[in-house]
Amino acid sequence: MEDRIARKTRRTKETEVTVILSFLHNPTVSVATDLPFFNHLLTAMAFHGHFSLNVHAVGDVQVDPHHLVEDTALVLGDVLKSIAKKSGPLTRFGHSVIPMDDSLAEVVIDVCERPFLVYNADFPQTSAGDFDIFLLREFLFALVNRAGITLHANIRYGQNSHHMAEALFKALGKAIFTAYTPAEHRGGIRSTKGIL
Ligand SMILES: [Mn+2]
Repeated sequence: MEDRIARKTRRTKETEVTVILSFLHNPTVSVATDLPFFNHLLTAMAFHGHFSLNVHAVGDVQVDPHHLVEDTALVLGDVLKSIAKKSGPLTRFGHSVIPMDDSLAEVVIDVCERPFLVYNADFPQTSAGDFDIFLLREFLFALVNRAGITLHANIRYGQNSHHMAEALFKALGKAIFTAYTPAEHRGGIRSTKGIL
């Protein structure tokens, strides 16, 4: 089952990020970054996605939390790419629509080695707590590029940016879980081209 787990550490002068992700049984989630609301989102993602996630990320958040959020996404993307490379054929597509009170978020994923992000989110408040809500686009953009996935994220509506972001990350977790589940019919690559 080594093909269902991956880990990576990335160190720069700005941040140090370690991510361990596994789709093995009995998921456990442990997320520790310098940004409490970011911890909240990543925890919701993995918990509702039903996969194990260990994230340790520290950095120069006093300069701008941008570095830490983006770098965590880069490493998360690398880890997902590593699992996709090691695994046999995956389900490939995953989608989820999740409500949270006033908010509804949709995430659709294609694990296809064609990085592409479509992101529609019109947040009524520019922050959740002291977390800059516009960093979520940077997170998704970095994730998509490193994981090599197409990801469409549509927050259809909402009146509270915290709820909208949280619904987004729950949907992201569930979409990831489905897309990275080994294909039921392991008859080959999930493409009519025969190659991804
Ligand atoms: Mn919350």
